[in-house]
Amino acid sequence: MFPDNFLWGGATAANQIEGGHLEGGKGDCISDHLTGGSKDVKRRFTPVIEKDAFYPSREGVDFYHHYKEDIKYCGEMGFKVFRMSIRWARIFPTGLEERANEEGLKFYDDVFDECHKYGIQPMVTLCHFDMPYLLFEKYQGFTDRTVIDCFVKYAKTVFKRYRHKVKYWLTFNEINFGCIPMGNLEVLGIYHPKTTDYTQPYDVPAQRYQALHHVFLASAKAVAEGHKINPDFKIGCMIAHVTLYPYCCAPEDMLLAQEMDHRFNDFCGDVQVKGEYPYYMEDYFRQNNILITKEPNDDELLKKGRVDFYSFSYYMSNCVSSREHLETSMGNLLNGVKNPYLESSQWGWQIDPKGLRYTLHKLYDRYHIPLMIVENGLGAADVLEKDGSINDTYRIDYLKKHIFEIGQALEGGVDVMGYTMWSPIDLVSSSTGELKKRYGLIYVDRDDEGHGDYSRYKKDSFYWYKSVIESGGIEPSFVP
Ligand code: BGP
Repeated sequence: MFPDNFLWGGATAANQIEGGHLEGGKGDCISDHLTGGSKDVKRRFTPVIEKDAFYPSREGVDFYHHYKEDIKYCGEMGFKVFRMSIRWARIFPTGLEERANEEGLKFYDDVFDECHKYGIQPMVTLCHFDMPYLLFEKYQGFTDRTVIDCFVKYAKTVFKRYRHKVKYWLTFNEINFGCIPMGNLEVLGIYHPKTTDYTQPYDVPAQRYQALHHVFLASAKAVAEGHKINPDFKIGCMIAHVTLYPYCCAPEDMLLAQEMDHRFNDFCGDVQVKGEYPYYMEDYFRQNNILITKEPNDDELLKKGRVDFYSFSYYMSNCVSSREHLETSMGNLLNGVKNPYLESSQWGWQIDPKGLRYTLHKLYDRYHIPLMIVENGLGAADVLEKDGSINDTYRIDYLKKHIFEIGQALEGGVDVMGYTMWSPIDLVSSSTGELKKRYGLIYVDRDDEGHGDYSRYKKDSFYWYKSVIESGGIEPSFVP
């Protein structure tokens, strides 16, 4: 059921694993200014670094010094692909330099060489919530068109440098995060002076959608340039797909679910796959007095920069209801109404493997291009036993059920090119900034109080995933 060339693997992001802050000529990034938090304590964005605060992105899980060991483990599991991101500020420390930082380029050369040693293809996200700090400070990120050129300069530099080492690229991680206020900072590089709580930022929708337009252009230009540099490149979009169900069969709920689906899940993919703004957003902009300023050839650029494949993250589904006072559920981006038929993770994310099959069909029907699930996994508070084992059967159960549904979608005729679970290795959580919320198949000895020496331990899920890959998706006890 899974084709022989299926891209099995795992996904990471530099700001969550790398560390090596300011080493090798790296500049300051937006994520380096986010404090640690937890399920109950919100992360904060502090333009001025506070002496007593902890900034987890500066340390990650020290992949910068452990990459050989980590990639070796991925090789041992039989990975065909390793998704990672390049830190823009390692290549252009402020984003404004004319010449790239050779030490930064060399670091990724070494990482990619290490991947190829084990027959692993790197899949590289150009920007995973990680803009150079100066571009935010000087321009409010993509609010200013100047930043499009900064991004394209960076993209061309890495495309040229790694044209023989990297075939698969993604432009912006979870670009549709820019459709909601929370995405102001991480996707667009906007932090309004009136914001007091980073998780509920002061939001100017007209500015946000204008900046998102500039991100679309940056992505499209990068795709077009990439294809010139190497016509064999496969460059994809990356959407956070939070699958939405109407809470009940009331027509009002159906309409609301459709409207929210369009605005959050569909809009960015439509632009990046089809190369034009969809009709329903034109209407939304009209009704909300949002006027996107376009330069004469913007529309043509969007057409020229269409992506080769559609990738997305899938962790959960949510319900939407036109009625108030219903119990809510948590999510990485969107909170929704609780679905009585689903269980939730320790962090309140609703677990819905069948929703993944539904989503794959929906997306293939919409786009008719290859799909790839580039994030899917379970954050849990794992326990390292005295004998060094980690018995994460709950993670195996989560992954197994989702992989089963991918198999079902493949059988149903959907073109799925690969699956990179989140994440081969424990890393800093993006929403809560903590290490306690572990996703890895490999445990990292480090906690949120700074204890631990970054030693790596294989979890039970490590051996299980290895057997899944070895058996081409049908490991022996594979009954969900
Ligand atoms: C996605 C991000 C990832 C990752 C994941 C899990 O939204 O692309 O960077 O972190 O969610 O979320 P979290 O780390 O908040 O649990």
